[in-house]
Parts: sequence; structure tokens; C-alpha cells
Amino acid sequence: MEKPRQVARKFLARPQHEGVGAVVRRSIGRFELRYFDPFLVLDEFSVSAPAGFPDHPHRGFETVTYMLEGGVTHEDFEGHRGTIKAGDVQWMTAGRGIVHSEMPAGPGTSKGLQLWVNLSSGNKMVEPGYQEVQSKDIACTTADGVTVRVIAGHSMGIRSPVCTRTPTMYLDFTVRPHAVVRQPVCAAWNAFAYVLEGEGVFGAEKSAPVGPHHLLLLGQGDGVEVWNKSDKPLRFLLIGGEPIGEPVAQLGPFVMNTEEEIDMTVNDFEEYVNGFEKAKHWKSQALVALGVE
Ligand code: FJE
Ligand code: FE
Repeated sequence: MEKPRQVARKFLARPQHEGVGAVVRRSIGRFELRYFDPFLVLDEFSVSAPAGFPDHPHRGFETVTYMLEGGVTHEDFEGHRGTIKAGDVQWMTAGRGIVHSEMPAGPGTSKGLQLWVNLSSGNKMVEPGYQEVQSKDIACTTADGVTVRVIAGHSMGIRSPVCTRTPTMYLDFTVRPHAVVRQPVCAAWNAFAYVLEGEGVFGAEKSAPVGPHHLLLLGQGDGVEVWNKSDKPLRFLLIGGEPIGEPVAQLGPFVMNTEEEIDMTVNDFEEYVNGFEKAKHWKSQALVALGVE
């Protein structure tokens, strides 16, 4: 590593209401940080029944749901259905259009992270698709007190099978007390860390430790160094991506390049065309069960 990245900005993600009765800590995608190219949203969610994220559309980006506790049952208008549980990841390409519901599964509270990764103009209208990796199949290794789970990209000699249309790395580190992480990050990419547990010293060894629910935007450099100087384990995500460098026009869950494309998308959704055909006669089992008409 020639030039370790320093922390450029720090945000504390405070709880806010989203979906129906759900609470998220939104770090990327809030007013002070609308977009961190190519990342549109980072939500740390905590949801228990009957709250959730019932039937809603997406177009123009990918959603990455990574579970920490409990489960989320997902169903879409194509008949794709499943439950992701603690440690599992679902990498969903919304592309030209998905309508789906995401609801907590089972008793207790379901917790996890949802990241929205933008797609370049050439990929916004691709066929929708899913890549799902169960916890037991996620590449994981430990060395010198550092454990990494590789959700996307590669680290410490291991690689994720997930294919990312927008080049992305997504690493989940657990660091023993007094251990150090040294992770290369492509110099041309934007990168950030998000603290899940414990306290970490990021970028400069003399800087103040940072605790849970903080997002740290990293400055320029070819890697990052993180120290656990506490006596408890540190867990954080390190996420990076190649900036797309295109204009962003967003209306909630529709993310295109221009306002005109957003108008066309609203029209497609309302008229059930150009990828939204199956939305016309579809309602999730979750809503049917609640008796919603
Ligand atoms: C939403 C559009 C959405 N954060 N975290 C508008 F897509 C959503 C939405 C989510 C979501 C889902 C999960 Cl499982 C986790 C999330 C937003 O589905 F809430 C609004 N308002
Ligand atoms: Fe969604």
C-alpha cells in the first residue's frame, strides 16, 4: 500500500421511518449525502412483523440485502420467492423493472443492510435477476486476528462468486482486539466503511475511535488501514465501487439519468408496460394474508 486512505467525512446514521412501520438508519441517500457514486442508498434496517416493505417497484439499479439477524421473505411479480437469513446475501438486479415485497420472516426482529448500487445508462434496462448466496457459501477466511466475509470482490486471497455489473467490493470484517486490517482498495474507486459493532480507528492511527452506525467516507488512496485498539471485537463493512460519472435523476425507487426517463418510467409503471407487464395482476402473498385489497 503506497497511500492509505484517510477519513474524509463521518456521518452518524440516525433512525428514520421507511416502508410500512419499519425503521432504517440511512447513511447514504439522505439529504446531507444524496449520492456517493455509484451508491444511492445505504440503510441499516430493523423490522419486525407486521412492519415491512410491502409491494413496491424498482428500476435502474441493484439492491443488495445482507442479513445480520432474523430473516426477510422476498416475493416478486415473476414468482421469485425466498427467505434470506442471518449471514445470507441477496444481490438483486432490478434493471428494467421489478415489483416485489420484502417482509420480516419469523418471530423477533430482523436486522440487516440494504445497499442500492447504481447501474450505468447501458445497464439500467437489463433483464432483472438475482444472485443469492447463503451464509455457508460466502467466502470467508481468517488471518492474524482478522476475519473477512467476501460479499463481493476479493480480499485476503479469497473471492466472491457474485458478479457485479457496476464493479463493486463489499467486505465484512471482524477484527479481534489489537489486530489491524490492511486492505487494498482500487485507487480510482469511491469507498466507505460502516461500523456495525465495537470501535475502530480508521485511516490514521492517532485518530479517535468510531462506533456503531457511523459511515466513514474514505479519501483518495490505494487502500485502507483499520486498528482495533479496544478490548472488544470490531465489526465493520468496507464497501467500494467504480464511480459511474453520469447524471442521476431519481424518483424514490426509480433511478435513471434524466427527468424525461423518470417520466417514461412512471408511465411504464402506471400503464404496465416495458417490463412492468406482470404488475397488473400481481399482489404479494404478504398483502393477500393481511387482506389488503
Ligand atoms: C422504501 C422504496 C423502497 N430501505 N431496507 C421506497 F424500495 C423502499 C424499500 C427499502 C428497504 C427494504 C429493505 Cl428489505 C431494507 C430498505 C428501503 O423497500 F422503504 C421506500 N420508502
Ligand atoms: Fe425493494
